[in-house]
Amino acid sequence: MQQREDFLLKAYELGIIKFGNFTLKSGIESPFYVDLRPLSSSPQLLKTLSNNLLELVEDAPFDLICGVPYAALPMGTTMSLASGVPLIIKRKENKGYGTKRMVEGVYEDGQNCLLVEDVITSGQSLLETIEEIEREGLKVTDLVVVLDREQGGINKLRDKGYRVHTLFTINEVIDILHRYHRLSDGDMARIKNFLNNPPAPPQMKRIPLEGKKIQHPIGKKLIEFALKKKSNLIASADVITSSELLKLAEEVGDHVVALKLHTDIIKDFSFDLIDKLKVIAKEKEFLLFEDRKFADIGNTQELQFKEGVYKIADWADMVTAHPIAGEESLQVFEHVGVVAIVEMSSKGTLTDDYYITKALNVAENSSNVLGVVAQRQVADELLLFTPGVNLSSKGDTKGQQYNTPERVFKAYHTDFMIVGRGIYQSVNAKESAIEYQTAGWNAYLESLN
Ligand code: 5BU
Repeated sequence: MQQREDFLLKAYELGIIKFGNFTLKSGIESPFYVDLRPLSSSPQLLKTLSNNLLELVEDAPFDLICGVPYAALPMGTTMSLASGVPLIIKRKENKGYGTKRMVEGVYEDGQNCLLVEDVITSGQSLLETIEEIEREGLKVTDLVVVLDREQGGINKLRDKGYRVHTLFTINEVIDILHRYHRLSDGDMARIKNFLNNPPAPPQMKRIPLEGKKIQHPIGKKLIEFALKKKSNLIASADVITSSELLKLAEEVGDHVVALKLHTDIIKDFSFDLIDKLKVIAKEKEFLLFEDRKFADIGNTQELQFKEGVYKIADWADMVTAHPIAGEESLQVFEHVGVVAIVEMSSKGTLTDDYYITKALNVAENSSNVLGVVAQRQVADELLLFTPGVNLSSKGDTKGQQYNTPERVFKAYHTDFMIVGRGIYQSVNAKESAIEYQTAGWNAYLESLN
């Protein structure tokens, strides 16, 4: 007992737990904050901790040790050194090249892996980690955790049949620190109250269109149209003749904020078509959005944008571009709003979490970019566009995956949904456009509450 208390007091000096007001990842305001990473700064404490953890799992069967990144990585390593049990490393993200493994190291199917974690809260992220380890053919029966925040995580894992061994509970930590005068009576009462009556995480509020701080003039225009027409619908006009395109524009024009085009699929493309589209767009108040998906170095993109057959720069209000070539490559798109593609809707897309994070960074730093295409919620400073929306289909035979308008507005907080075949392949495009417009706008309004 004394040894554990000793360890805790020394660890406290390193700053593993702080008291005050902290906003947690979930949005909850917490009176304390736990971060076990500073433990690595004291090799002696790390050793003591690892020995304590090994004692806890003395009777557990395991052939491998895996520390969950990042805080538990050094703990797992130290336990491996002390026990002679080999370590494996679980990646946080797939590195996207070379071997595609999520787990690195030498291991065989069916081996039992002990998971080491610093803190358990709801247990959700540990469950996800277990799933990933099991997917590699390994078995998990036991987990060892330094601190249980006592928020249901242990039970969640036990219900699924996993044994969880914990060194401290948060209540024990608070009691010990109080007993040794590291914590005042008042602070202790405040923390105990928080632990006994944990607040619910605040719902992530979505910012209404009129509250969005969008600098780009085209972004402002889109928002203006949306509010005026009560529509967050963009129709994707993937038809292949000028006459079909013009007919569609006439039919859906009143109900959309933009018409998305793939001009390179139009058999009889001409600038006369563009002139006519511009007249309809002006009259019906929508923007022309060329879904060109530029993905080259800046110089080539500039030529593709300004020259060639389509002279996109002369008429498009908005274009799509992949941020894959980096920030500077996007600077060539002057006088249009760029929608950066950070995540695709199709099955097996290579836009994994790692790519998305980096692509969002590029998008946020580019002044030409007014928004992004993604299948998830993104930062409020960007407008979010979501394709892959259909009311009656779950996908096609070529990898497209569909969501409902309800889902993209409520779960992703998207600002604009993009609908192609759901509208242009329907018997009555105008009626379908109205149906999508209404479903989308209602879902958007409901998502504000
Ligand atoms: P659909 O008929 O609703 O499946 O058409 C969707 C349109 O959106 C089509 O023009 C695609 O090129 C476009 N799209 C997409 O579906 N998914 C993506 O991730 C991106 C664009 Br980016």
